[in-house]
Amino acid sequence: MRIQIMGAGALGSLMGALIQLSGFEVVFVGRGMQLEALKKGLKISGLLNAELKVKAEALPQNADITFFLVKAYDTEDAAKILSECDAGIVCSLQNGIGNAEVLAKYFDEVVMGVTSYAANLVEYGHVMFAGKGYTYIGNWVGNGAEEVASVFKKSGIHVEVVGDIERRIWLKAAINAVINPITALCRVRNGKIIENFDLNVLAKKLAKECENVLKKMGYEFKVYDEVKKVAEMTAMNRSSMLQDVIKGKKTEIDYINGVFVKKAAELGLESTANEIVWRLIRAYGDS
Ligand code: KPL
Repeated sequence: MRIQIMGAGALGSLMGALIQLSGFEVVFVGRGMQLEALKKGLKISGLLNAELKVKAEALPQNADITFFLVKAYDTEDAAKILSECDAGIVCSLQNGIGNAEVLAKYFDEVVMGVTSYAANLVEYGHVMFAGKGYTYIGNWVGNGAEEVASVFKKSGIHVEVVGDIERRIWLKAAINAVINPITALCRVRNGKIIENFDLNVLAKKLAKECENVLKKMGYEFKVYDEVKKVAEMTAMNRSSMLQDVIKGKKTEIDYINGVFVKKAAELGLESTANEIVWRLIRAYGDS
Protein backbone atom coordinates (compact mmCIF):
# COMPACT_ATOMS: atom_id res chain seq x y z
CA MET A 1 0.00 0.00 0.00
CA ARG A 2 1.38 3.43 -1.00
CA ILE A 3 1.02 6.09 1.65
CA GLN A 4 1.69 9.74 0.98
CA ILE A 5 2.15 12.68 3.34
CA MET A 6 1.05 15.91 1.66
CA GLY A 7 2.62 18.58 3.86
CA ALA A 8 5.63 16.99 5.55
CA GLY A 9 6.11 19.63 8.25
CA ALA A 10 6.54 18.68 11.90
CA LEU A 11 3.33 16.66 12.40
CA GLY A 12 3.28 15.29 8.85
CA SER A 13 6.84 14.06 9.14
CA LEU A 14 6.15 12.45 12.52
CA MET A 15 3.07 10.63 11.23
CA GLY A 16 4.97 9.58 8.09
CA ALA A 17 7.85 8.26 10.17
CA LEU A 18 5.58 6.22 12.45
CA ILE A 19 3.81 4.76 9.40
CA GLN A 20 7.06 3.98 7.53
CA LEU A 21 8.60 2.39 10.63
CA SER A 22 5.72 -0.08 10.72
CA GLY A 23 6.59 -1.26 7.22
CA PHE A 24 4.53 0.87 4.81
CA GLU A 25 5.98 2.56 1.74
CA VAL A 26 5.68 6.32 2.40
CA VAL A 27 6.27 9.37 0.18
CA PHE A 28 6.88 12.67 1.98
CA VAL A 29 5.77 15.72 -0.03
CA GLY A 30 7.29 18.89 1.31
CA ARG A 31 8.93 22.11 0.29
CA GLY A 32 11.76 24.52 0.98
CA MET A 33 14.44 23.73 3.51
CA GLN A 34 12.40 20.91 5.06
CA LEU A 35 12.26 19.14 1.69
CA GLU A 36 16.01 19.57 1.18
CA ALA A 37 16.69 18.21 4.68
CA LEU A 38 14.31 15.25 4.22
CA LYS A 39 16.21 14.24 1.10
CA LYS A 40 19.19 13.63 3.39
CA GLY A 41 17.11 11.82 6.03
CA LEU A 42 14.57 12.27 8.82
CA LYS A 43 15.50 12.22 12.48
CA ILE A 44 12.91 11.71 15.23
CA SER A 45 13.66 12.34 18.91
CA GLY A 46 11.60 12.72 22.07
CA LEU A 47 9.15 9.89 22.68
CA LEU A 48 10.94 7.90 19.97
CA ASN A 49 14.49 7.97 18.69
CA ALA A 50 14.93 7.03 15.05
CA GLU A 51 16.79 8.00 11.92
CA LEU A 52 15.15 7.15 8.62
CA LYS A 53 15.95 7.36 4.94
CA VAL A 54 12.78 8.72 3.36
CA LYS A 55 11.42 9.29 -0.13
CA ALA A 56 11.02 13.08 -0.25
CA GLU A 57 9.36 14.82 -3.19
CA ALA A 58 8.29 18.33 -4.16
CA LEU A 59 5.20 17.11 -6.00
CA PRO A 60 2.59 14.54 -5.00
CA GLN A 61 2.30 11.12 -6.63
CA ASN A 62 -0.37 8.48 -7.00
CA ALA A 63 -1.12 6.82 -3.67
CA ASP A 64 -3.65 4.62 -1.92
CA ILE A 65 -3.95 6.98 1.03
CA THR A 66 -2.78 10.60 1.16
CA PHE A 67 -2.54 12.20 4.59
CA PHE A 68 -3.19 15.90 4.10
CA LEU A 69 -1.38 18.12 6.60
CA VAL A 70 -0.73 21.40 4.84
CA LYS A 71 -1.57 24.66 6.63
CA ALA A 72 -5.23 25.66 6.35
CA TYR A 73 -4.40 28.70 4.20
CA ASP A 74 -2.71 26.38 1.64
CA THR A 75 -5.55 23.84 1.42
CA GLU A 76 -7.02 25.06 -1.85
CA ASP A 77 -3.68 25.31 -3.71
CA ALA A 78 -2.39 21.99 -2.39
CA ALA A 79 -5.70 20.23 -3.15
CA LYS A 80 -5.57 21.52 -6.72
CA ILE A 81 -2.05 20.14 -7.21
CA LEU A 82 -2.90 16.86 -5.50
CA SER A 83 -6.01 16.39 -7.61
CA GLU A 84 -3.78 16.04 -10.67
CA CYS A 85 -2.73 12.63 -9.28
CA ASP A 86 -4.75 9.70 -8.07
CA ALA A 87 -4.45 10.60 -4.40
CA GLY A 88 -6.52 7.64 -3.15
CA ILE A 89 -8.30 8.32 0.13
CA VAL A 90 -7.46 11.83 1.29
CA CYS A 91 -7.29 12.09 5.09
CA SER A 92 -6.92 15.54 6.59
CA LEU A 93 -5.48 16.04 10.06
CA GLN A 94 -5.27 19.82 9.69
CA ASN A 95 -6.11 22.51 12.19
CA GLY A 96 -8.85 25.03 11.56
CA ILE A 97 -12.30 25.23 10.02
CA GLY A 98 -13.13 25.03 6.32
CA ASN A 99 -10.66 22.40 5.09
CA ALA A 100 -13.28 19.67 4.63
CA GLU A 101 -15.41 21.80 2.34
CA VAL A 102 -12.42 22.57 0.11
CA LEU A 103 -11.23 18.94 -0.04
CA ALA A 104 -14.75 17.77 -0.87
CA LYS A 105 -14.63 19.88 -4.06
CA TYR A 106 -11.58 17.99 -5.33
CA PHE A 107 -11.75 14.38 -4.08
CA ASP A 108 -14.22 11.49 -4.05
CA GLU A 109 -12.93 10.01 -0.83
CA VAL A 110 -12.30 12.41 2.02
CA VAL A 111 -11.73 11.39 5.62
CA MET A 112 -11.51 14.21 8.12
CA GLY A 113 -9.60 13.90 11.35
CA VAL A 114 -8.30 15.67 14.41
CA THR A 115 -5.28 14.70 16.42
CA SER A 116 -3.63 15.77 19.63
CA TYR A 117 -0.32 14.14 18.70
CA ALA A 118 2.29 16.84 19.16
CA ALA A 119 5.40 17.41 17.08
CA ASN A 120 7.98 20.20 16.90
CA LEU A 121 10.56 20.88 14.26
CA VAL A 122 13.88 21.01 16.16
CA GLU A 123 15.58 21.90 12.91
CA TYR A 124 14.76 21.06 9.29
CA GLY A 125 14.78 17.27 8.99
CA HIS A 126 14.64 16.75 12.77
CA VAL A 127 11.28 16.37 14.50
CA MET A 128 10.67 16.14 18.22
CA PHE A 129 7.84 13.74 19.09
CA ALA A 130 6.47 15.84 21.95
CA GLY A 131 3.18 14.21 22.88
CA LYS A 132 1.23 11.06 22.15
CA GLY A 133 -2.41 12.03 22.05
CA TYR A 134 -5.48 10.67 20.34
CA THR A 135 -6.66 10.77 16.74
CA TYR A 136 -10.32 10.78 15.72
CA ILE A 137 -11.30 10.31 12.11
CA GLY A 138 -14.61 10.13 10.29
CA ASN A 139 -15.94 9.82 6.76
CA TRP A 140 -16.70 13.11 5.02
CA VAL A 141 -17.05 11.95 1.40
CA GLY A 142 -17.08 8.21 0.65
CA ASN A 143 -16.21 5.66 3.30
CA GLY A 144 -12.45 5.30 3.60
CA ALA A 145 -12.19 5.88 7.36
CA GLU A 146 -11.82 2.21 8.35
CA GLU A 147 -9.01 1.70 5.84
CA VAL A 148 -7.21 4.79 7.14
CA ALA A 149 -7.72 3.62 10.71
CA SER A 150 -6.14 0.26 9.95
CA VAL A 151 -2.95 2.04 8.79
CA PHE A 152 -2.88 4.12 11.97
CA LYS A 153 -3.45 1.04 14.14
CA LYS A 154 -0.67 -0.94 12.43
CA SER A 155 1.58 2.07 13.03
CA GLY A 156 0.80 2.25 16.75
CA ILE A 157 -1.04 5.58 16.38
CA HIS A 158 -4.06 5.83 18.69
CA VAL A 159 -7.13 6.20 16.52
CA GLU A 160 -10.89 5.94 16.72
CA VAL A 161 -13.38 6.12 13.85
CA VAL A 162 -16.26 8.38 14.88
CA GLY A 163 -19.62 9.38 13.43
CA ASP A 164 -19.47 13.00 14.65
CA ILE A 165 -16.24 14.27 13.14
CA GLU A 166 -17.60 17.75 12.33
CA ARG A 167 -18.39 18.34 15.99
CA ARG A 168 -14.88 17.20 16.95
CA ILE A 169 -13.29 19.48 14.35
CA TRP A 170 -15.10 22.42 15.95
CA LEU A 171 -13.97 21.34 19.42
CA LYS A 172 -10.37 21.03 18.22
CA ALA A 173 -10.66 24.50 16.67
CA ALA A 174 -11.90 25.84 20.01
CA ILE A 175 -8.94 24.23 21.80
CA ASN A 176 -6.59 25.77 19.23
CA ALA A 177 -8.36 29.13 19.61
CA VAL A 178 -7.31 29.14 23.27
CA ILE A 179 -3.87 27.52 23.28
CA ASN A 180 -2.39 28.73 20.00
CA PRO A 181 -2.70 32.54 20.12
CA ILE A 182 -1.75 32.80 23.81
CA THR A 183 1.33 30.63 23.40
CA ALA A 184 2.28 32.44 20.20
CA LEU A 185 1.84 35.94 21.65
CA CYS A 186 3.68 35.16 24.89
CA ARG A 187 6.25 32.74 23.43
CA VAL A 188 5.45 30.02 25.97
CA ARG A 189 4.92 26.27 25.82
CA ASN A 190 1.38 24.88 26.06
CA GLY A 191 1.60 24.00 29.78
CA LYS A 192 2.04 27.68 30.77
CA ILE A 193 -1.57 28.52 30.03
CA ILE A 194 -2.49 26.39 33.05
CA GLU A 195 0.46 27.36 35.27
CA ASN A 196 0.47 31.11 34.79
CA PHE A 197 -2.37 32.96 36.51
CA ASP A 198 -2.79 35.74 33.94
CA LEU A 199 -2.60 33.44 30.95
CA ASN A 200 -5.08 31.14 32.65
CA VAL A 201 -7.59 33.98 33.14
CA LEU A 202 -7.31 34.80 29.43
CA ALA A 203 -7.55 31.11 28.47
CA LYS A 204 -10.82 30.83 30.41
CA LYS A 205 -12.25 33.93 28.70
CA LEU A 206 -11.37 32.63 25.22
CA ALA A 207 -12.73 29.19 26.10
CA LYS A 208 -16.03 30.62 27.32
CA GLU A 209 -16.57 32.64 24.14
CA CYS A 210 -15.87 29.56 22.00
CA GLU A 211 -18.12 27.44 24.21
CA ASN A 212 -21.00 29.89 23.70
CA VAL A 213 -20.57 29.74 19.93
CA LEU A 214 -20.46 25.93 19.95
CA LYS A 215 -23.52 25.79 22.19
CA LYS A 216 -25.56 27.91 19.76
CA MET A 217 -24.41 25.59 16.99
CA GLY A 218 -25.77 22.66 18.98
CA TYR A 219 -22.43 21.35 20.27
CA GLU A 220 -22.25 21.05 24.04
CA PHE A 221 -18.69 21.06 25.41
CA LYS A 222 -16.92 22.24 28.51
CA VAL A 223 -14.27 23.92 26.37
CA TYR A 224 -11.95 25.00 29.20
CA ASP A 225 -11.86 21.44 30.63
CA GLU A 226 -10.91 20.11 27.18
CA VAL A 227 -8.26 22.81 26.80
CA LYS A 228 -6.82 21.92 30.21
CA LYS A 229 -6.56 18.24 29.26
CA VAL A 230 -4.74 19.01 25.99
CA ALA A 231 -2.47 21.64 27.56
CA GLU A 232 -1.47 19.18 30.28
CA MET A 233 -0.93 16.34 27.83
CA THR A 234 1.19 18.56 25.56
CA ALA A 235 2.66 20.76 28.31
CA MET A 236 6.17 20.78 26.86
CA ASN A 237 5.01 21.33 23.30
CA ARG A 238 5.34 24.56 21.37
CA SER A 239 1.98 25.08 19.66
CA SER A 240 1.97 25.14 15.88
CA MET A 241 1.21 28.87 15.97
CA LEU A 242 4.15 29.57 18.25
CA GLN A 243 6.36 27.58 15.87
CA ASP A 244 5.00 29.64 12.98
CA VAL A 245 5.62 33.03 14.60
CA ILE A 246 9.12 32.00 15.69
CA LYS A 247 9.88 31.14 12.07
CA GLY A 248 8.23 34.37 10.85
CA LYS A 249 5.67 32.30 8.93
CA LYS A 250 2.03 33.04 8.24
CA THR A 251 -0.30 31.61 10.93
CA GLU A 252 -3.66 29.82 10.78
CA ILE A 253 -5.34 32.47 12.97
CA ASP A 254 -8.00 33.33 10.34
CA TYR A 255 -9.13 29.69 10.28
CA ILE A 256 -9.24 29.42 14.08
CA ASN A 257 -10.05 32.58 16.10
CA GLY A 258 -11.11 34.44 12.95
CA VAL A 259 -13.80 31.82 12.37
CA PHE A 260 -15.07 32.09 15.96
CA VAL A 261 -15.27 35.88 15.69
CA LYS A 262 -17.29 35.68 12.48
CA LYS A 263 -19.51 32.90 13.76
CA ALA A 264 -20.13 34.80 17.03
CA ALA A 265 -21.18 37.89 15.05
CA GLU A 266 -23.55 35.79 12.94
CA LEU A 267 -25.09 34.27 16.06
CA GLY A 268 -25.31 37.58 17.95
CA LEU A 269 -22.69 36.55 20.52
CA GLU A 270 -19.82 38.40 22.10
CA SER A 271 -16.24 37.49 21.13
CA THR A 272 -14.01 40.32 22.38
CA ALA A 273 -11.14 38.13 23.62
CA ASN A 274 -11.09 36.16 20.37
CA GLU A 275 -11.17 39.36 18.37
CA ILE A 276 -8.25 40.85 20.31
CA VAL A 277 -5.96 37.84 19.88
CA TRP A 278 -7.07 37.40 16.24
CA ARG A 279 -6.17 41.00 15.40
CA LEU A 280 -2.93 40.95 17.39
CA ILE A 281 -1.66 37.83 15.60
CA ARG A 282 -2.77 39.20 12.21
CA ALA A 283 -1.02 42.50 12.88
CA TYR A 284 2.08 40.64 13.99
CA GLY A 285 2.15 38.68 10.75
CA ASP A 286 1.86 41.92 8.83
CA SER A 287 4.85 43.57 10.48
O1 KPL B 1 -3.00 21.36 17.72
C1 KPL B 1 -2.17 21.88 18.44
C2 KPL B 1 -1.30 22.90 17.80
O2 KPL B 1 -0.23 23.19 18.31
O3 KPL B 1 -1.70 23.39 16.75
C3 KPL B 1 -2.12 21.57 19.91
C4 KPL B 1 -3.10 20.45 20.21
C5 KPL B 1 -2.46 22.79 20.68
C6 KPL B 1 -0.81 21.00 20.35
O4 KPL B 1 0.20 21.93 20.43
